[in-house]
Amino acid sequence: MADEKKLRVVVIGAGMSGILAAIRLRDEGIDDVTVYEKADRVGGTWRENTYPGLTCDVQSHAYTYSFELNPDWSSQYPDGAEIYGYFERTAQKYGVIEMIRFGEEITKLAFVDGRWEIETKKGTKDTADVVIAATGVLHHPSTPDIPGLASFEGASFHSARWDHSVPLDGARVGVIGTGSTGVQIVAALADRSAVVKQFQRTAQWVRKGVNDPYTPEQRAAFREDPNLILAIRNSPESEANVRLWSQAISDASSPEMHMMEGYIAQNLEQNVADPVLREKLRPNYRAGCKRIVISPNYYEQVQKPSVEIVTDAIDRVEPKGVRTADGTLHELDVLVLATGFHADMFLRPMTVTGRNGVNVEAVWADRPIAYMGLSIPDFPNLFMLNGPTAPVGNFSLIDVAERQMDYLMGLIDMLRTGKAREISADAKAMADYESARAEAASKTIFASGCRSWYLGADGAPSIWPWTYDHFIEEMKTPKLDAFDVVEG
Ligand code: N01
Repeated sequence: MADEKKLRVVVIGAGMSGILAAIRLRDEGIDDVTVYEKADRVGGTWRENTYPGLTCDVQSHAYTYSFELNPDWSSQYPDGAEIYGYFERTAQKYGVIEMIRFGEEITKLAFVDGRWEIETKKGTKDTADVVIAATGVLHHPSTPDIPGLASFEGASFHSARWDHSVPLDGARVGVIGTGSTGVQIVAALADRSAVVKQFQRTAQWVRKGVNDPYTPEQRAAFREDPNLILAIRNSPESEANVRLWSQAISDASSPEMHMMEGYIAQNLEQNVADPVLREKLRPNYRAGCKRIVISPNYYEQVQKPSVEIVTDAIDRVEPKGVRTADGTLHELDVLVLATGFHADMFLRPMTVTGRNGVNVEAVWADRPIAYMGLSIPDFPNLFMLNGPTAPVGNFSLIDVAERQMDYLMGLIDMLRTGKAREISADAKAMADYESARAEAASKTIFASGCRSWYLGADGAPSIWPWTYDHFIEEMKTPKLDAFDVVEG
């Protein structure tokens, strides 16, 4: 169209949502797009995490772009390398690789005279009409502040910085942490390492996920007829599960939540035979409060002779191993820190300055906020995928990002067609959203009394508190009165 403005868009990050953004923008005819990626490969979390046992806790056919179904998934929960391969192949197939500037970490964004000025660590300067931050949710490792950690003589690393030169077979391995990561690592090492000691500060609710491989015949059938894949993605059973789960977590007192808790608890009762071990593994908070861990075999694996669940608190790390509060020295060759991530980063550590020089750190002093998880008042034409308060609780982040991208295309189209020059969340809409969100969050299962990465520094849940249906409804089309629109 002749009177369309030719927009230049910068996408930050070439992980799952950055690849998606680049593909969607180009599909919509926006071809002046650059993706800045600080690493030398695509893949985000799937590039950074390579630990043994890595898989996704969302089933493969649901953790797949809607426009790039994958008949070749080897199983319901394939390993991380296979998932990484899917993203790399998709980025290549859709020409995203050519749009990426690798090895370029953006350090500064400033909104000046209606455009975003961009600077990278290497000193590259660029400008854009629109910036889409696809910087990931769990990307910055959190390393525990345990006395003596640096004195350990063996190998020690965070789970997202795995050192593959370190031998594990026959080794004595300590794993600090019992989140999804620690559980996957311990389950994988139980058959390989001589000793696996898992240091458990808090027990986890673990749901059994059946990981059936797809047979060659099934994969051939998927290739032949993609409707078979759609039938898995959109089966009434899977939709009912998402609906039930999201209704349950949004209301901690609901019958749905009590039903889900009963169902999840069965795994522990039915699959851990030793009553002493069962009590060690029994959480003292409600299921769903932390993100549920999904594993096909964790309980089976921790009952193997190589594995010990250590529940005494860690006192310190010494050159030879971990000393617990009861005085025991747990001698180790390898110490893995499966201690999670800083979940409040989003645009951080970039310096981001919006309209009138307002710094995002001033806006985010209490907690990161964004209207619908994607726009901040006075930061025009800067949008986030899977940003603060997006629904990240046990749902497919691909589905979340695709719906957000649909929504954003509605806003970006206004910029392209000249209906608007600057769009950002309206300050009142932001405040109303945040107060309704906080009120709803106080009723969720996340607020029922536990420590988790869903909570902000003030201890209140900082994620989407409503149902997934509500999110789907909101993402259908932007409500323009919630935006501060500067006309073109
Ligand atoms: O991290 P976590 P994660 N001393 O924050 C413990 C996603 N994920 O990497 O519970 C002792 O859940 C901490 O103890 P506590 C998934 O969304 C996805 O495991 O706070 N322990 C906890 O046990 C998941 O929810 C997949 O008491 C310390 C653990 O470390 C999210 O990533 C695969 C400690 C941290 O658990 C994060 O999972 C894996 C200390 N000082 C993960 N500090 C996929 O599907 C922390 N801990 C791709």
